[in-house]
Amino acid sequence: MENEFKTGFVTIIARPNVGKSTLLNNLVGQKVAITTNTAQTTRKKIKGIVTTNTSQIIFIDTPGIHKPLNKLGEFLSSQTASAIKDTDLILFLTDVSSPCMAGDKWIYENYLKDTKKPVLLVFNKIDTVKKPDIIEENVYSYKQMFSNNIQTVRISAKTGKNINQLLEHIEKFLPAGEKLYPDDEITDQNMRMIASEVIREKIILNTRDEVPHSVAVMIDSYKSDENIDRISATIYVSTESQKGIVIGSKGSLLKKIGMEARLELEKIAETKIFLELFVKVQKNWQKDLKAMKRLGLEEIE
Ligand SMILES: Nc1nc2c(ncn2[C@@H]2O[C@H](COP(=O)(O)OP(=O)(O)OP(=O)(O)O)[C@@H](O)[C@H]2O)c(=O)[nH]1
Ligand SMILES: [Mg+2]
Repeated sequence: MENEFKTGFVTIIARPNVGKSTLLNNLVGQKVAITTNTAQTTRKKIKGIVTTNTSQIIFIDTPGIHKPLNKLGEFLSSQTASAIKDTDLILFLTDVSSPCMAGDKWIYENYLKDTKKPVLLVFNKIDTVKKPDIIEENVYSYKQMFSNNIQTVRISAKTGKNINQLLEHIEKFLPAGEKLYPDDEITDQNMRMIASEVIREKIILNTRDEVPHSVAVMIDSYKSDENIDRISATIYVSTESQKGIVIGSKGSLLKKIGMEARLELEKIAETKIFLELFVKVQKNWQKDLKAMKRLGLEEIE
């Protein structure tokens, strides 16, 4: 007898920087979520849709979880909580290069311990650990948290190792059902959203300390002509000095950020891009709900 087609939602949760967005991009085979080495890169839930002959899986990438410290932190947590609510499976992603940490325990206590949803424990970054003993020790420390009562998969989101195995494993948890999206639809992000995120990624990659966490990007206009997309965007920072940093000496850093974003967006949009960037100060926006709303950081359900 033929197996039934499976359809379901899988929410990826983890500490910051474990590789959730890298995994999402690898699963859908294209960049839909930005990734950097700075914690708390992802701010809003992002869907990645994987359709195979046997299933359609809708993955939800979430902001890295940690204790909220300000309004922005509370918003990030709310994104995770709402993503878990309607999911068929929680994919708890961990970094196999270190043992179970306080941050993982916090996630367990707050999101996993009492959930009725099935949880799959996935160990990422296996490409970074060469010693099998270390892997086994670290795996053990996580499994203990679940009293050994948990299914596990080991992957590398970066190299793609065991990604197919992961998909097969996930299918077992999903209900039978019809497709919800056309085969070629891979995300809920449109070019406008992707443009704003790619610009933010290039800022994060080119700055440090407080700056990556103090930046929000708004697309003021996005016009597609026959041979070119014309994008105008404003970068919001929370202090005057950050504005100076992002612009750089004689505008050099802003120019670099703009060029890097444009080159990447041209690949994604498969067209020429004209990109115009402005920088403005919105004082302490991360503590101000109204300002966050204006910057697109609000829950719309
Ligand atoms: N070597 C290696 N690096 C990885 C792997 N997965 C992710 N990374 C790197 O880890 C860093 C964080 O990746 P992200 O995908 O941005 O992590 P995230 O969990 O989405 O982070 P937040 O959105 O900040 O919570 C990036 O520098 C990735 O290139 C992996 O399997 N192997
Ligand atoms: Mg992310």
